[in-house]
Amino acid sequence: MATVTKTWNFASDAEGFVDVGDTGKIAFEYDSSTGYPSSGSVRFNQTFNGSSSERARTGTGVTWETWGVPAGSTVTSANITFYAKKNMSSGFTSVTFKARILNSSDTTVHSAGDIYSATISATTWGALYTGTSRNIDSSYQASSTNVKMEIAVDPITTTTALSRYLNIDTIVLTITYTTSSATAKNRRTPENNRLGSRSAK
Ligand SMILES: [Ca+2]
Repeated sequence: MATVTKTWNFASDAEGFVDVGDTGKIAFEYDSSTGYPSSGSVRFNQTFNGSSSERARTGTGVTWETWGVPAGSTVTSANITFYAKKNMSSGFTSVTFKARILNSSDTTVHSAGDIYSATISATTWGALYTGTSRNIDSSYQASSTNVKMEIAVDPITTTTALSRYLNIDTIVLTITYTTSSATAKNRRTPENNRLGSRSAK
């Protein structure tokens, strides 16, 4: 097994994440004014009372290979870490953040559940949030599979109007995969290495 990471740090733009436009009552935006550990982040911005949901996802034409997996490999699992904060606590009662990987038809490629699904309570940056490692379903394990990263608030609930932001930064997607050469390396125990060295003489 080997791993590769794909990082979105939002230094200058939303790096391909686009608002899916579920309700029109929450905007997905780039925010150059704040981030962690470096400036620039993305945010969900709710401007009305009540409860609503929104998703944003990366574009088409991306495969596991685009995210760094060697061609011909088999992707077995994925997990994420990220930083998050909401801009105020009072009147901003619940923000559940979710993350998942979709295929080209917007079907989740890990049927066991979202990679992340939990309430965000922090109003300052600093806590590193870690998701749940999910096995990739067998039909989506080929490195050439088209994939998208989707992030969502489901829901944001507010009790007062005006802007309520949930900022997200430094999403690190760790992808675990196997290749035929990696499998051979795993068989190379210390004893096998010594034998191999002798036979080379
Ligand atoms: Ca950043």
